[in-house]
Amino acid sequence: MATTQRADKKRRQAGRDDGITAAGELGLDQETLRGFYRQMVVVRLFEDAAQRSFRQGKIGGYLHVYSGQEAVATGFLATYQDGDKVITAYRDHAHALLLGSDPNAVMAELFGRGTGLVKGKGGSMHLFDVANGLWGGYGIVGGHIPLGVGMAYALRYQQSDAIVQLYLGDGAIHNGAFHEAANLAGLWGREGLNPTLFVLENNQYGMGTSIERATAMTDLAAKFDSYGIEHEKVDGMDLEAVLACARRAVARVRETGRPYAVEALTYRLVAHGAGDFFEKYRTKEEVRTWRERDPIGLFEQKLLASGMADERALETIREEAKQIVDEAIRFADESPEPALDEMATDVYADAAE
Ligand SMILES: Cc1ncc(C[n+]2csc(CCOP(=O)(O)OP(=O)(O)O)c2C)c(N)n1
Ligand SMILES: [Mg+2]
Repeated sequence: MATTQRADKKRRQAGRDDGITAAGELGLDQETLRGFYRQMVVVRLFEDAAQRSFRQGKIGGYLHVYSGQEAVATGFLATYQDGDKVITAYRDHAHALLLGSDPNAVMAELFGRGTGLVKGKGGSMHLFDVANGLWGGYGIVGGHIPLGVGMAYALRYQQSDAIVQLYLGDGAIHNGAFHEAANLAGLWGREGLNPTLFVLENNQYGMGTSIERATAMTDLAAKFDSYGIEHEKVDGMDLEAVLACARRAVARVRETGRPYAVEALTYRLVAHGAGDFFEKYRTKEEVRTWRERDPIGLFEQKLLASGMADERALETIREEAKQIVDEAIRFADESPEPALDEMATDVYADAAE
């Protein structure tokens, strides 16, 4: 497993620092492109398995999967460099896996086991893996946004050239925490002290509330104007478009120390949470239409059309991904519950520290 993660990391890093490139002209080699396909398929199969396990009663608490949005995190995290920090809300499994967290440990965390990424004490919404750049995993909508902006300030204060990738949903942007934090990001950014890349994952719903029912001003990227933060939109279902946009945006934030926002237009192809069975707020027809733009299906078509992979190569990758996920389920199933004497460990700060 460690070997495949290292290979993934190398592949992710292979695509960076090449300057400004448009979608379709990324100049990525076959191995890199297939690597991205593999990452997206691992995430999708992982989420399918997690949702099944939740519905079998093996996962407690709550669980939100990322299916449909894979191209967004895959594209943006391809630009990750050591030292960067990534912070997101509760739909966080993909971010952890793409940053290189061990799938076994992530699944065990969802199962609440002692071998989990945070020893079974966080669960699905609170993944944390500092060694790989993931600073959480937060369940309070919008609550992580001030933390991310503060981390970006700290990075420049420490004279680092690292950046923060801060993921937020279309629902979170109406939260007061967003507006206060964005105001400070814009202000500090004037001095080059806020390298925050806001990645607004617009999947068009906050639970069962569509954007139109949540705000009178539905151009979400434009909300960043109020705080002097420049922005653009990208097709979040098209991995190559996301990659091209991510490279530009990340390079800009890293160089200037100023915040920047990208609104990725995407769609959640599954229920809001694994415990939700009825989707009264949207039509089956709407979901069917979006399925035709499934980011994995679109990327498959591109790989086949460009000759970068044939059906057999894709099938092999899918089979490998299935093995990784099967192994994660087996590992989580067989892992022990957290030990009782671990209950207070890492929960309270040591007053002496
Ligand atoms: C402060 C707060 N209010 C309400 C909730 C309940 N809640 C959970 S998810 C959610 C919707 C958030 O939507 P969005 O930011 O678009 O994220 P998505 O689920 O689409 O990824 C809400 C309102 C919460 N967790 N925290
Ligand atoms: Mg949303």
